[in-house]
Amino acid sequence: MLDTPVTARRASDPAAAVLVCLDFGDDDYEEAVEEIKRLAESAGARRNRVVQGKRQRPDARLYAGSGKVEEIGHAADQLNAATVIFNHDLQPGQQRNLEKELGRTVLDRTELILRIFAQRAQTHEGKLQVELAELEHLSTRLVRGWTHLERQRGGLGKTGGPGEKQIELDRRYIARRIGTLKEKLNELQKQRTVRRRARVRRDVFSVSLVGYTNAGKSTLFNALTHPSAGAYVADKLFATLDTTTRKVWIEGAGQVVVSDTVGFIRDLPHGLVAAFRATLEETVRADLLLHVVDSASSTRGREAEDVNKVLAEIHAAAIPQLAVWNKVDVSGLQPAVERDEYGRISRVLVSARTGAGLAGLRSAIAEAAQPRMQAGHPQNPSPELSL
Ligand SMILES: Nc1nc2c(ncn2[C@@H]2O[C@H](COP(=O)(O)OP(=O)(O)OP(=O)(O)O)[C@@H](O)[C@H]2O)c(=O)[nH]1
Ligand SMILES: [Mg+2]
Repeated sequence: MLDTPVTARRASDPAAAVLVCLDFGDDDYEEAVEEIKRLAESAGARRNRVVQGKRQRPDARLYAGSGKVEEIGHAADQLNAATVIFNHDLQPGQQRNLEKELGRTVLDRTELILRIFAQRAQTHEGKLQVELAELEHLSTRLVRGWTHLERQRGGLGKTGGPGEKQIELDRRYIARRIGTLKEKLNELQKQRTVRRRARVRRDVFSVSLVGYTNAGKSTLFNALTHPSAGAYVADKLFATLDTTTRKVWIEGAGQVVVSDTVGFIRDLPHGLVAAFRATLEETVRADLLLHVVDSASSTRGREAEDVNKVLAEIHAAAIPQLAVWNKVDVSGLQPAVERDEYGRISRVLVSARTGAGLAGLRSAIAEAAQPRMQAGHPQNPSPELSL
């Protein structure tokens, strides 16, 4: 559910939102429109309408032109929408002007994604990471007129006193809280590093599932590990936030540790990548990445590029990758293990839902684990983990 401030001008529907997606001549504009719809629905905006338009460049004051803003206002009235969501990054001033003009909460793309993450965070660490990202985003918005934002969105500290003094107090509160959060996260990361070292000592082959949000990572994780592995699967963006790890026995590879991770998306807010960096770096520091691609998505190429971009940002570009094209039951492709001209596996096609191609995927994992096995680390089978 999108939290709506009580100060919204009239009683409006918190599950309704107007989505604004402007075309600046990008060739993937149509996909961007689809994606903002999915993001908004994932955040709980079940009733929504997209307002589109073409522009050369953003308007300095309102991002969209004044005629377009009027159109957005009409659409919001008709829907009785509590929120207007821009599929763009807004300057603090533009956001403020829009909120004044529209009398509604205006979110930009970063804030929308932050809200989804806030709704999904389950573990202590996940919650700390989301709070850190939110505060870092908020601290960029602390400018004159903060009192307006404060009124609209609910303040953080009950410090009282409007104007500059308030800004200064909030600034200090936020800076202090950011410091505390970073410390806590550091501590948690140290504990994880200790656990990881123990794992490395035991020479367990580790595999991490990475990929664009909704590609089917969690479904594949459950199918590969155990039907009751319990990773949350949903037709929502960012269904998974927290990493789930499970040990399995794979014929020919021995004991393997498999991790399911958060999905990536284009233009993932920078603060979020920063906040999740430690966890992401940790989980992708695997021996092998299964890069899960939705083979039925019309934008799968672009999505894979975006995933590789984030992987490069978190220093994971050099980790061996196995491309796993999932959802062949919808895309109509045949389950297979494909090889390049040197005989190396280039791509595995599977359906996590029907199980087609999973035997091939297991043998591909075993093949990737071979160099390590030959280095003299044979593993003992453990029957209860047998697949
Ligand atoms: N038809 C079909 N649907 C699939 C397959 N694999 C996953 N799905 C569906 O795709 C949707 C997303 O699946 P998830 O496993 O949650 O995807 P994810 O990559 O973990 O998504 P995030 O956690 O949001 O990053 C769900 O509705 C799944 O049921 C498949 O092989 N075939
Ligand atoms: Mg998932």
